[in-house]
Amino acid sequence: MSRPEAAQADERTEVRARPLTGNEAIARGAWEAGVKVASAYPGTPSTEILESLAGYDAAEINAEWSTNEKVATDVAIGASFQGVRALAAMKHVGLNVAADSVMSQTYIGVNGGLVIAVCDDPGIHSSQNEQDTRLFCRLANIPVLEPADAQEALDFTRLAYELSEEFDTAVIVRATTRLSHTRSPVVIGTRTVPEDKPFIEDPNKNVTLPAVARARHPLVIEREEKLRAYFEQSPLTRWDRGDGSFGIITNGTSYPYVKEVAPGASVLKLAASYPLAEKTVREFCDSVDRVLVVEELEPFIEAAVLALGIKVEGKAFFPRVGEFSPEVVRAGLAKAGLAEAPSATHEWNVRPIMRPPVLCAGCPHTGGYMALRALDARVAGDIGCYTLAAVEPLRSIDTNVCMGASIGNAVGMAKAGTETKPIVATIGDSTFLHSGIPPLIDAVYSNVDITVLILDNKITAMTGGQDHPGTGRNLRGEEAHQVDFEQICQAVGVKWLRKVDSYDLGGLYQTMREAAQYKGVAVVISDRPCVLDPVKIRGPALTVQAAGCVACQACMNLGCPAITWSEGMYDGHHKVKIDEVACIGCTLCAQVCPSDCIQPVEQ
Ligand SMILES: Cc1ncc(C[n+]2csc(CCOP(=O)(O)OP(=O)(O)O)c2C)c(N)n1
Repeated sequence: MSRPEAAQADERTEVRARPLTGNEAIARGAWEAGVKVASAYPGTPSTEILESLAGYDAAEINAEWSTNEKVATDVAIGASFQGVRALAAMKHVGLNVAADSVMSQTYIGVNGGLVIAVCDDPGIHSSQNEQDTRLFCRLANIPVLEPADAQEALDFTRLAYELSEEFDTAVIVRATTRLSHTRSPVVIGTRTVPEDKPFIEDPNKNVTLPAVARARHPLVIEREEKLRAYFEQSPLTRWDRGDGSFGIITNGTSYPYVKEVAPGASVLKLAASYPLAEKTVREFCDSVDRVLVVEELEPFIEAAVLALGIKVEGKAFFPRVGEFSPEVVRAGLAKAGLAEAPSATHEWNVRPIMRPPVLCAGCPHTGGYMALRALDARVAGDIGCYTLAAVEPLRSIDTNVCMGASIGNAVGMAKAGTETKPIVATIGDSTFLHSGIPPLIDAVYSNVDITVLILDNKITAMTGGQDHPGTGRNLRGEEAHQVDFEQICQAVGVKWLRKVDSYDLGGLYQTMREAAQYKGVAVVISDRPCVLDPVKIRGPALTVQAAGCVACQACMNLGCPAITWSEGMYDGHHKVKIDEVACIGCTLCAQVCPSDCIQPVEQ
């Protein structure tokens, strides 16, 4: 939501519906609940929650990127300690990073209401796994609210603050990609800010010493039972009475699919998979002849209901992987003999042609990976746009685990002592600040022979171009302190350090070669802004002089989407052609062209 829109919303007197995405609705719900501090690290599909909050008045809400999800959570916990309502937002794997804080905070409880918005990614549209956050909620004994649409995203988030303060717990609001990014009409409300509470001066609550934690663990279990009782009564738990022959227990975005495919069925829609409203579930199951659970990812509700000794079916018919859709639900119900099998001509049988993702034309990461290819290095990759260098034609990354893993992985590769190739870790600027610094300290401390290539494109490109402490700007686009990567490296003890222009292929190769020969930790920083950054560097576009092109394809190895074959023939051959609109003039292709036939377009 833009700033003027947010302002307009404050002035409204009558109830109005407006189209919001799930993420905008979560942000709106937090704002309406009077949240004063919000922090996050970007990650698809959660990123827009904080971006949306930046559209509200800075005097009302302090919304800021944190360096990673643990820091974001700690910031929110700190605000809660101080008695104000706080929000932390992240994608599902971000919760792994925040886990240490969350697992201890759950024993402490809250002062100001604390909500953690976590967006799961069933189907792995843009993630490294599709873990189910509900399992984490169970592990942490934190209630999870699972909205099915944008209206519920707003309402549940708002309510989550009431629950948080009433039951002395953080609350997780769990969205999924489909909800986070789908727009639907939402009736919005106004902002109500509860009175700030004084800090609770109680070490027996706030300080997780063993004796304190021991005393508080039983309270966490009691809290679970109180919350369960709440969900038994809650109007959020929705029972659509229908045909008694079978019933469906479902949650979140599976609910609209179930309603579309089986409109007459009895449906129990749980607002919270955890804690499970056991009595209600029992009553529902007694009211129908057969019960199916329709839930994306893990058989979480199914296992909990089976543990009650109630016969239910679920994953025998519905996949445990991937994103659901009405078609998936229809296919599952058909398998269970409860719906017509989808016809062969049904839409879901239409498969789009696969189009592999590629780095942008002029992407500053390309040169570094060309150099690594030439070096024939063993490369531990990391997460960012540059992970695309794992596929042809750049194909120069050998491993990729999760954010910040590259440097630690390279340390382990070196320690294994079996590698004959130079060992290199590649990591983006945002990822380096997120979780790359401790492993760099580890590398220097362990004195291993590795090279770390920091790909500084001065933005968090992968998730849409968010600022971070290396960009010198904050979430609202204002100036902020800019960390210096060279100083950080020097401070942790790196002795061999070079900065190279990402568009200087020869320089990159030479530098990487020297770095690989260095005994100890060498750091190379490749330096150019992302081409999609507003301050992108754009030179004149390049063009191929067809007469000189020998069609050797050296330029094509860059994988640049601006480079194609000519439609027409020259001297009986197709020649290379550069799309002058897509080209940003990085000159990498001109640098690799052996016949010198790629030249800037005459202005
Ligand atoms: C724990 C975790 N948080 C967030 C993400 C989402 N994410 C993937 S890569 C990335 C950062 C990319 O920025 P950078 O390292 O600078 O590389 P760039 O995309 O700019 O090349 C983010 C935020 C994630 N995959 N895992």
